[in-house]
Amino acid sequence: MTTLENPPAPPDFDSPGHQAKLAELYRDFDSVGMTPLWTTREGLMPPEPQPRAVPHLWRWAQLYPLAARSGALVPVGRGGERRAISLGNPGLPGDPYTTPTLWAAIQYLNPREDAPEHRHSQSAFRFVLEGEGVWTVVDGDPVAMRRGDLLLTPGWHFHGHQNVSDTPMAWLDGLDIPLVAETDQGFFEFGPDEVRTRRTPERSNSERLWGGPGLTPVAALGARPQSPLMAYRWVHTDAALTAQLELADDGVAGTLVEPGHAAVRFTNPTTGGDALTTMRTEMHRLATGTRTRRTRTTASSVWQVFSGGGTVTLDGEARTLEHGDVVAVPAWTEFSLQAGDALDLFTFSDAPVFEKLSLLRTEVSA
Ligand code: 1HN
Repeated sequence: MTTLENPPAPPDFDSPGHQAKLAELYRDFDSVGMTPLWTTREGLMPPEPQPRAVPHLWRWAQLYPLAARSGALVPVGRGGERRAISLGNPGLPGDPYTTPTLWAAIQYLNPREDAPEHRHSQSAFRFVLEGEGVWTVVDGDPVAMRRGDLLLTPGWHFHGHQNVSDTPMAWLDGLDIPLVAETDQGFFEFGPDEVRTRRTPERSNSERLWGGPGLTPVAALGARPQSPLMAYRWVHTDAALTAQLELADDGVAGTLVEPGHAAVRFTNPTTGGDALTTMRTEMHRLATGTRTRRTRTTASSVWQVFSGGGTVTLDGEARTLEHGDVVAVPAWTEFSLQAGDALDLFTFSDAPVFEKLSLLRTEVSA
């Protein structure tokens, strides 16, 4: 009889009989879909994030000509919906994902070409590196797209694009497609085949209603999760960044992220929070020669050089940056920037998601 004074002899773990029974147990686990934690814990719970996505840089000088070739060869229409070509992370083979949560793409519209209306739960934005002539029609409101502008299409808003000009136009699309796909949150609906208005106003209705600094329409008070302002214009972004650097030069404290580094976040005027619920969007300006601190964060991000040039260093590896280049920064990758001449960059990340879940961690070193 087993008693406290008389415990059973421990099994002989190394005996052939024991090993055979163990192998049988693992086979039987497997046949009903059971996985023991003791063989998987290290991969499931590493001491710190170990992204499969890798740091990666795409050259605009390669992206743009390839997008233009698809403009000559591939029509835009119902079904495919968009001539958008995503930038897939080499660490995530088989998926057109830039990071595990973010989708970045180059979209290209020929002169006089339309992309039909649809809506989806995925949120989207367009950032315009160069060019103009396209209006994106968001729930019937035509929004001009021009150099340096950020245009929003929050989730479940109908949107179509039309190029009313005689020149092609290409831009950067950002969407939360991987996040929505991998968590089974996606819905999609076609809209009218023809974009519902041909109007090309200078300012969209959303800008007329929400585009006054600090002015909220009393008829529309109250927090909304997504920004009701669909366009953030370069003239305002540029002026804000210029003012931050000038004020710092004048000795005003608290205007810069760090010496020589100005930045603005595109925010929802009804909350002061991020303009979109799933993606943070910002514009950064580094004064000539500025080197940023090295940071790493559990948010993954994508950066596009808007103007100027310099260097990005990702986990110790430096790469030069030129006009239009796109950089993927996976979670927990050590990241810093150095401006050659002045450097302006647009960036988006999944930070709002992980901030809301109290998972976001950021470390800043020297
Ligand atoms: C979409 O609606 C756009 O509206 C771009 O420009 C890319 C990729 C997948 C699904 C929908 C756009 C997209 C997309």
